Amino acid sequence: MPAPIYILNGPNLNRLGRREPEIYGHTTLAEVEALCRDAAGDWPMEFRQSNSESELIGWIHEATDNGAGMIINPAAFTFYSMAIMDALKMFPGPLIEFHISNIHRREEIYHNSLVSGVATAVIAGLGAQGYRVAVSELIRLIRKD
Ligand code: CA2
Repeated sequence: MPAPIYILNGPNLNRLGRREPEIYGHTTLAEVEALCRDAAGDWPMEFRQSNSESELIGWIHEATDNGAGMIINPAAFTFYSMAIMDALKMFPGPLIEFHISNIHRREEIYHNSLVSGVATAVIAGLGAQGYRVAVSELIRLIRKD
């Protein structure tokens, strides 16, 4: 059994599909999890969401010890959490920073990601279906390692 991939989601993403559908679409987080599981096939996966920075950091540490790769949508923490950036720096495998919306088309406050500089790759603007792309590309990167 290969080591699991971790898919971590930050604050407010538990409200997905219920607010601002013009930006984030109508897909709920439960539906995102289902499409990620579909894209991962038999590959083991930990799919989690938290509104707490501390909990996310704990999960990044867990993934650093146990995970083969990681996709993280840090939501608002993307732009100001040096603690999450520092934790991600320690992650040894492929790391994809993921955003549903294209953060670069949005207001200036969404332009400066602290995470991009420590990620293997960045995906933004493909909508919730983009998680599918992230999962299959993450598994391809792991197989290449
Ligand atoms: O586009 C993304 O995935 C974001 O990471 C979402 C974050 C935002 O701070 C990032 O700039 C881009 C915000 C997530 C807020 O969650 C919502 C959930 C449901 C409806 C509206 C917002």
